[in-house]
Amino acid sequence: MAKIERIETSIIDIPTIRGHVLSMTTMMMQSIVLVRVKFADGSEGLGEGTSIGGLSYGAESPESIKLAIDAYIAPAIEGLEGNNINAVIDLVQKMVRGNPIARCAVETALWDGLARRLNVSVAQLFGGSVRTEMPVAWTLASGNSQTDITEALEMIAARRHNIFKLKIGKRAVKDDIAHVAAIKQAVGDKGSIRVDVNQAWNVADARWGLAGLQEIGVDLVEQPIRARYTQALKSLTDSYEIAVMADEALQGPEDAMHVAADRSADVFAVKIAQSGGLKRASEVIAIAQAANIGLYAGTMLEAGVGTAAALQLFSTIPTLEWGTELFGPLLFKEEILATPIAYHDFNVHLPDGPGLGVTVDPEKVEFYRRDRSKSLHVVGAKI
Ligand code: MUC
Ligand code: MG
Repeated sequence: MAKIERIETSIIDIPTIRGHVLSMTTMMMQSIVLVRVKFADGSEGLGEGTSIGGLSYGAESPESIKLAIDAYIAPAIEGLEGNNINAVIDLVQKMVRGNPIARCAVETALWDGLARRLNVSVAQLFGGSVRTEMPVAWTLASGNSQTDITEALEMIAARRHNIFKLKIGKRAVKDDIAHVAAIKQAVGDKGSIRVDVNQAWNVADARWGLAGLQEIGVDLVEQPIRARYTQALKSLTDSYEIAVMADEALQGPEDAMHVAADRSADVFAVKIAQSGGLKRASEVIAIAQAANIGLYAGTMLEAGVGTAAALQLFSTIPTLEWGTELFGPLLFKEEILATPIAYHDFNVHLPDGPGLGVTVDPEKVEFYRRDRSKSLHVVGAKI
């Protein structure tokens, strides 16, 4: 027995290594919500709730994630048995509509706690790993073609990444195509080039865009149009050879079922946070597998805890045709894990050990905690 005793949350603001230029915003900082669930038997579990660019990517912000947990999820589940995760998930789903990232953060901590109590990994709770390393993409999003080329060539030379996702959709379509073509030409056959438009194009732009991307030999285009336009996405998927991936359109198994039934996309970017937790993400994966839709492990640019959680789940999936983009910790100036996740030989490596296989460095967490830096700022001791 391990009753859920207390749930603690804190917002951690970590600067990025460079501006990360997306169609909707430029990130100079990532704000994650770190969740610690304390159980009555003295055990603990860690989770992370992270979105991208405040409210510019989706409907949850770091502040709303923290509030949903503190004011609604924690009071609803404190006192419940932590070993019965299915029962807790079911109750949270009834008490808290939407808010998939907040729900994921708490659920992750429950899986971590249960796995630690059993002295197994979270992957083992999902049936066991079929691999310990996964190909990992890097996102080129400096906002400058030449900087992106230099970055890509450095990554290839260091054998860290040879799959590149380019963030486009901010410029005019023809300028974006020229930008992608320059990078594609520089990388040549040394890597895979993919693009993510983050919903920025209208359908007419998307037709021009996909034709141009196809002509220059880009391997995949992610969420070119608004998430809700799944019929238009289907018509793009049907009209071009280039693979089309759904990302923002997938907020869990219900969406996955619609997109799969209509075959609106060739590939699913599966994000544990956007799906509403590891269990729902595993259901999205099952739908993709049943529909013969390709799989790609997506990220909300989580730091180490969220990234480890996704790695645990995706290590159990035999079909991961498009690899992963679970590089979040590498985008930040500082690692908050006690032992960083390993990235080498073009792969990300599954952390070893019980639970998520990771722990945080308490000093780093303390240093980047938003409430701490605010109080320092107030007394003029900005660090
Ligand atoms: C997204 O939309 O896929 C993933 C990688 C990255 O740079 O941003 C994200 C979000
Ligand atoms: Mg995306």
